[in-house]
This record gives sequence, structure tokens and C-alpha cells, in this order.
Amino acid sequence: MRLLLINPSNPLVSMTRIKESRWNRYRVWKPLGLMVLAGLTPPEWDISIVDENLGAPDYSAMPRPDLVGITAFTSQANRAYEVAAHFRNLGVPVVLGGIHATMCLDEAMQNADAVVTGEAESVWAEVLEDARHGRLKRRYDGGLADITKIPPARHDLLPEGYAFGAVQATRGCPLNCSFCSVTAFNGAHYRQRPVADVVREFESIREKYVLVVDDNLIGIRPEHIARAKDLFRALAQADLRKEWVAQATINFADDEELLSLAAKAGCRGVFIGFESPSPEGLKEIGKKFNLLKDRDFRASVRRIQRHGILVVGSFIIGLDVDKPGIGRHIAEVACRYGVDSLNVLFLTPLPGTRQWDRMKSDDRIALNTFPDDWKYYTLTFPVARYKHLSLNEIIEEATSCVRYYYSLPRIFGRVLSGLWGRRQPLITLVGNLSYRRNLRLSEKAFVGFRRYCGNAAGGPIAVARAGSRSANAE
Ligand code: B12
Ligand code: SF4
Repeated sequence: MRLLLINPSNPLVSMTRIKESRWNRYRVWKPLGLMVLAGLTPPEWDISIVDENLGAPDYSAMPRPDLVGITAFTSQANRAYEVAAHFRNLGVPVVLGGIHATMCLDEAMQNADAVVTGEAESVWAEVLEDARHGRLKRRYDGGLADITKIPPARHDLLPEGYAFGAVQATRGCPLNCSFCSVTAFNGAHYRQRPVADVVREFESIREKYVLVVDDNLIGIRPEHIARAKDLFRALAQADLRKEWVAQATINFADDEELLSLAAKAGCRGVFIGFESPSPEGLKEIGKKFNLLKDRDFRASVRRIQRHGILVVGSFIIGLDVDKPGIGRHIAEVACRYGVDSLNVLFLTPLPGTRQWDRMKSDDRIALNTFPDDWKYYTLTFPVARYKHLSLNEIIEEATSCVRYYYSLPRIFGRVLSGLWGRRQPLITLVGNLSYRRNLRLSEKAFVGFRRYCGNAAGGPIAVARAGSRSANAE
């Protein structure tokens, strides 16, 4: 039995545009979900994984599979449906799974023979068995898996050449921020895999650099932190000579022992969601966690950096509290905090989140011709109506933010600071220059996006601010 697993590309961000963007980050990361699914698949299945970010193959020239499994984030959904249609036309059954299919079940059901909602561990064997006997059900619900006993992912099934391998140590996030799908999908209960399993899986990864995909690697409670320390100790002891990056909340900075162990275990960078420069913004999106302890963000960032760990700061633009000038303000705050790179994303109503519910009920989801418009849900396009910012204004705010933060003198300032603090100045230089270069690509993309919004169903409505119904709102 032949199983084909596919990670669809998003035409707007795919690696096939590599000539335009040498540093396009989507070719960098190995898609873990499908490797996990392959790990759950019994040996009688012959498995191939296609990551369309490496270029879509000619499917008709490939051996005919007996079953196709397709994953999708929201931004990949319409391409997922195109690929599904191709195989269904040939009579090959298609199963869709992953976050988008879970959050938009009806839409996914219209485009597949079966849909797996939630985490697949508890139902995948049944899906395969049913497919083998030609009796697929329309829906399987995996819910939340017990991750204390899952087989390792099949890291061997994708080709070499990714910059980062991928591994997962925990699932779920107790913080439940209003814009984020993680708690809705993986639950608020913070689940941790056994340390030995994670270390063993780390060992099986070919790549020297690894993305630990956890949304919050260290968690927030003392017992989470204690377990993170155990993991870091075990990784350091295993001496794998891997270097890794992860995501965490700012409390990562609060424990010197944790930081020191993380660095010894190979941690070289951490992605931290600061989200908003103002307490009102943090309250609006439900990330009050960042307000605890009267935190000095600059001092927190410095404490992390002193261990040779780079800090990427992420901010969201387009909150209801954000007014003209927010772009420059975010850039200044990110410089003040001293982060090594800045990632600024548009507030995006992702299906299944409280942000979605709120914007939908206020009729503020501007790009809503689905599934077509899902491709713009990359967080790099302003797809909603923002309270104080029109389409042109929010784009201008985002570009001015990037232009300010990534000006050449500021980049060189950061590189010097990295050199001085022995914090991988070369990586800072390359990373910062790539963000700077991506600004030009984004500006080009915004021209097309504005045109698209102007022609979209409802026309001018799509470009007005929230509450306004006139193109003059621009
Ligand atoms: C790593 C990661 C990335 C990486 C790598 C992505 C990749 N291809 O693997 C990169 C950096 C490229 C990335 C990019 C983006 N990401 Co991202 N990412 C993640 C993250 C942190 C982990 C994903 C992961 O590996 N999970 C571990 C695996 C094991 O879980 P899984 O993929 O969910 O798979 C399980 C189930 O879903 C199911 N399953 C999955 N697929 C299938 C398929 C079938 C057939 C079946 C049966 C089951 C099944 O089985 C698996 C085992 O249980 C998630 C958060 C999260 N917790 O998922 C966000 C997340 C998926 N990303 C998100 C977003 C928004 C993006 C971006 C749009 C914007 C951004 N943040 O930069 C881009 C999109 C890029 C694109 N191509 O369009 C959102 C998606 C929300 C949504 N509704 O789509 C998430 C949930 C984060 C969030 N804050 O909400 N991301
Ligand atoms: S944004 Fe981060 S902290 Fe907030 S719910 Fe999502 S994963 Fe958790």
C-alpha cells in the first residue's frame, strides 16, 4: 500500500520564488507534522512525503498512491484543496488533517474523502486500516493525544538540504492569547514528552541546526521549568553537537540556571512574542502574562543574551489600540529592548481563535472569499478592517517599522553589540540583512495586494477602516 503525504505550498511565500528571495524562510524549516504522521504509520505502508516548498512535483508522473494525506495551515488551504482535487479526480482517496481542517471542518469535508480533526496519534492507525478496506469514514477526531508514548518522527523521509531539522518536546499552551490558534488546537494543558524520547529523537536528526517547534518550550509553572531543565541537562549530557532555536515566553529570562543549561544544551536563539508595546495592547489580546512582575524587558533580553542566545522579538500591528505612528513606536521599543531581530506581523483573524469570533461578529474580516483568500492569511497581509488604520495606513505603518528597525546604521549597531557580547554577530548580520531585503519584496507584494483588495467582492469596503464603509476612509 502506497501512502503519499503532502505539505502544500502557499504560492505567495513558497520556495519556488527562491530567485526573488534567497533567504525566503519557508524553505528553511522541515515540516514536522507529516514526519510525525509517517512515524505513526505501520511498516506495511510504503510512505513518500512531498514538501511543495521545495517545488511541486509532477504528480501525474509519480506512481499512483493508494491514499493521499494532506496537511495545511490556513494559509495553505486553497493549494491543499487543489492538490486534493487532482487526486480525487483520479479516484485516489484523500484525507485532510492539521489545524485548518480542524478549524474549518465543513470546508475541509467538501474537499476530501475524510478529515482528521485534532492531533492524529489516536486515530491514524484506524484511518489507514479503513482506507485499506475501502471504508473510510468522513471524519475522525483525534482530540488531544497522550504524548508520553508516541513513536519518533520519520526524519529520514525528507531530502537533505533543509537549514533546520525539527523536533517537538511539548504541546499546548495555558496562556490562550486571543489571536493564537495553539490553545484552541493543542489545548491549555501543557503536555511534555518524556525527556529520553526527545533526546533520542534529537539524535536521529541529520541537520546540525534544529527548530524545537514547541510554542512555549519552558512553560510557565515551576514544574514546567523543572522539566525543561531536565531536558536541557540531558541534551547537554548527550553531547549531540546540535544547535537549536525555540519559542518561549519572556519568563525564559527569569532563571539563570535555566538559561545556562539551555545554552549548554545548544540553544542559540529564542523567539519571544512581545506582541504589543503597550499594556492596553497586551490586555486587548489577552497576553497579560507579559505584564506580570512589572517587567523590565530590556534587562530580561540582556539576561538571555548574556548566555550567547539571540533574541528575536515578535510584535503584532493592527490592534484596536494601535493608531497612526504605531509602526515607528514598535521599532523604537524593539531597539530599546535590544532584541537581535524584529518580526512584525499583522493582526490576523485565524479561524478558531477569539480574534476570529470577535472580528467576524463585527463584520471586520475584509478578505473573506474563501477558500481563495486563505492564501493571504500568512500574517504578512492585513486581511481585516483595523480600528484606527485604513489598508494604506497599516501597510505604511508596517513598512516604516521595518525600515526604521532595519536601517543600515542600526543593523551595524546590533552586529557590533553581538560582537562585543559574543553572540553570533554573523547570524545577526545575515538575518538582519535578509529582513531588510524582504522589505523590498513585501512592498512589491503589497502593490498586488492593494490591487486585489480594490477589486475584491465588496470593493472599497475591503480597504476601509473598521466601522467605515467608504473608500474615502483611506
Ligand atoms: C513550526 C511552525 C512553523 C514553521 C514550520 C512549518 C511547517 N511546515 O512545519 C514555519 C516557520 C515555516 C511556520 C510558518 C508559518 N506559520 Co507556523 N507554526 C509552527 C508551529 C510552532 C509548530 C508546527 C508543528 O510542527 N507542530 C508539530 C506537529 C507534530 O503538529 P501538527 O503539524 O499540528 O500535526 C499534528 C496534527 O495537526 C495532525 N496533522 C497534521 N497534518 C495532518 C495531515 C493529515 C492527513 C492527518 C491525518 C493529520 C495531520 O497530526 C499531527 C500529529 O498529531 C505551529 C504551532 C503548533 N502548535 O502547531 C505554528 C502554526 C501552525 N503556524 C501558524 C502560522 C499562522 C504560520 C504562518 C502563516 C505565519 C507565521 N507564523 O510565520 C506561516 C505559514 C507558512 C506557509 N507556508 O504558509 C499558526 C497556524 C494557524 C492556522 N490556522 O493556520 C500556528 C498554529 C501558530 C499560531 N500561533 O497560531 N510555522
Ligand atoms: S501566542 Fe504564545 S503564549 Fe499566547 S497562546 Fe499562543 S503560544 Fe501561548
